Amino acid sequence: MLKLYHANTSVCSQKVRIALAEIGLGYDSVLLNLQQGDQFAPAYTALNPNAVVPTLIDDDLVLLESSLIAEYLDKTYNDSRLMPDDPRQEARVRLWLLRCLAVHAAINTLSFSTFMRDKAFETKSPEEIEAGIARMPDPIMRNKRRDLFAHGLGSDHVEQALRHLHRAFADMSADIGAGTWVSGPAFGLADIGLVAYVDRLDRLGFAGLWEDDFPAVGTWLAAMQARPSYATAIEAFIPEQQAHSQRAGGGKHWPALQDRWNEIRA
Ligand SMILES: N[C@@H](CCC(=O)N[C@@H](CS)C(=O)NCC(=O)O)C(=O)O
Repeated sequence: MLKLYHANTSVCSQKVRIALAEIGLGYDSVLLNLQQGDQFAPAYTALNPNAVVPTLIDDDLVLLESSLIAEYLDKTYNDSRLMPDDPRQEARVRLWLLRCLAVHAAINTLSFSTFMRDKAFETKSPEEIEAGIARMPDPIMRNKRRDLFAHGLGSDHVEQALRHLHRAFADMSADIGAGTWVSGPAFGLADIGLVAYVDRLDRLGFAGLWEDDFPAVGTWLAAMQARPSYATAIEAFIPEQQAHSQRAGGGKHWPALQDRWNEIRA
């Protein structure tokens, strides 16, 4: 039996749950509370030294990195049906899986410079916030988190994130073309890789990032949200009240974010 260490609203966990649902695989679930610091427990970091979710266990194999886990599941349990046969299209899908790292960094930036920052300030003392950051094993991530908490949307990381997203949305639109999916003519791993990130922006009330310039991204997101896997792998893990507070909490930052976005678009 597969065993998944994951968290309710973590985008990378959502990605793996979508892959599991699309392939039709069951799993033993171990839910971690990231706000309480479950990811730093020694028993967990022995599996995942990065102290992040997800981690998938398949028998004696420990798998890290959400995009690679999705690809492994497709190859091992699904005859690679979510990967195009054509090597050229496969190369494009693999590039998206690699780009997910940068897309994830951008979503992390926009989450922790807005909604997550406000939430941390509301619920924790400065000492508690710093103690949480100090436990992160990666010094670059620690510095980034401190900078986002100090400067919010004024952080330099925000410009980097927006520039990356602008290019990603343009390339997604080109790959969708006249079709429906980023992966090619058929739904596949690039779509699974990207949905949780774009959905997070949507949930934060940031759909203005694509509505005017990249409407194909909005149409693609709606198609992804209509799939049964979205309901079981994403929606079912986000209580209504949390969804509401995410949208309200993110939405109030939209005017300031839009100003920064307009500088990038210009
Ligand atoms: N590249 C990794 C990123 C994993 C990651 O950063 N996960 C986040 C949640 S989406 C996490 O566990 N964060 C823990 C923390 O911020 O302390 C992957 O795709 O699996």
